[in-house]
Amino acid sequence: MTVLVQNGTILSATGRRAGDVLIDGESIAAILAPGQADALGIAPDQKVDATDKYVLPGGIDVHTHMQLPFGGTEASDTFETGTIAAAWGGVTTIVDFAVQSAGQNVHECLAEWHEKADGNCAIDYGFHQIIGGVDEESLKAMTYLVDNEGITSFKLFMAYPGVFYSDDGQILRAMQNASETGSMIMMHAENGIAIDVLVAQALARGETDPKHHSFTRPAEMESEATHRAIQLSKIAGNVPLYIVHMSAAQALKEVAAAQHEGLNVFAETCPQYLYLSLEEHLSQPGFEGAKWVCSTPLRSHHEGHQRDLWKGLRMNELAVVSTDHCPFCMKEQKELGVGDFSKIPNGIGGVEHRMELLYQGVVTGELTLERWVETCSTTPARMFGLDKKGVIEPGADADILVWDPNGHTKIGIDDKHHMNMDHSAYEGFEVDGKVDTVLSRGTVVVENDEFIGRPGHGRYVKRGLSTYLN
Ligand code: DUC
Ligand code: ZN
Ligand code: ZN
Repeated sequence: MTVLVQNGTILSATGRRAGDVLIDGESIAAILAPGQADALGIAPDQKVDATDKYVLPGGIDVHTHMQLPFGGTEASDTFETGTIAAAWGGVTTIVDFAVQSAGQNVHECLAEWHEKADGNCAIDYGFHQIIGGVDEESLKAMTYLVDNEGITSFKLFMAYPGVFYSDDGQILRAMQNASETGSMIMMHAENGIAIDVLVAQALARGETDPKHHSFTRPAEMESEATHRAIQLSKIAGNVPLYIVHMSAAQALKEVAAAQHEGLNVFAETCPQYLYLSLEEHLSQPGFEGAKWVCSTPLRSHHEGHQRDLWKGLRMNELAVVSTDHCPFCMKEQKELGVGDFSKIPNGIGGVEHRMELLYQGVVTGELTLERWVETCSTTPARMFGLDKKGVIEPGADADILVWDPNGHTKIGIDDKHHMNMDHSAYEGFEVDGKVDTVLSRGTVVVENDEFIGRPGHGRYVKRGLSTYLN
């Protein structure tokens, strides 16, 4: 089966050009100059018209939590609903987190994640492994996963004592292991021990509303933990360290300083930290703010975090935009925290909206088109060893997003929302541009405002080591 995506402007992380993309089976066969296909007598089985549209590598979201058990409930998107929503949003690969908690066997936990995802995903997927209990057995398993399972990145938590938390000694040991295998440590950088003290004190004062989630997780808790993680990574032989879901300007400064020192320190942010705030969202009256309880938290608009995060994206201090997609419905899920903000399951759903929200950054002049492609597709692929993804080049997987810059997207549960959630964190947002057509390994999965893919099309991708450093 051959497909020709024709007459579009092909975008990459480094430029744009008019041309056609020839797909043979699941891979990109050639990039052709306009008119070249006719001149060569190529008669494809299927044509996708991209006139007046951009043709870019499909989005890669390297931070999702489908079906994550958390806070006494489970993230509301299954691998099926979540990957279909991702496809609607122009995403062709996710990397989700398999979870190991203290006392559990890593291999069994990973097998459980494969069982959840296998045969259910509409797009390709990989796994990072959360190590919630660093000990001799899990350290051995880390090495095994790198060598045999295509898992080359491990998330540790400096937050959530008693759940996923690792102390500094455990972090150092895991980092030393990663340093030996060449794998990546991903860090949830918040000082969870100190945060728990602030949470208990707030609740004792009767401060129970959702907004107190942010007040009890101040920016200093993020920047202190980021600093500590960086120092530990240096001691562990300059192991590649990737700070997840960065929301605080002060933490970004720590990353920038480490990068200036030549350390292998990277970071991501998420659309919620670029667009949503403590004042406008988390502080909404009554229990409404629960929709925006996530960690790290939304921060005050007045402190300049959003401005600095956009700047960090331009400067490559932030290399990646992911979503930390972790959806919970208000009904029966977020509601668990009525009267006690600390019991609200942490998470925002956004896997469907990252490409359009970041394209809005292009429209408003925060990013170039190329930087949009780079932060949402090309760098995520390189950072996490997805060797055949994130580029439109001969030999790469034919994961392609055709984007209509003249289109318009309304975000909300009534307008365009396929995530399994009873609300949208971005309700009422209207942005320029629109997902037109999405191809996953050469198969059209979204076109004409219709999902025509199928659960089970998506395959598990064994990842290599990060190539971002090479
Ligand atoms: N943060 C969230 O908001 N949800 C899940 C876990 C996390 O670290
Ligand atoms: Zn986290
Ligand atoms: Zn997360």
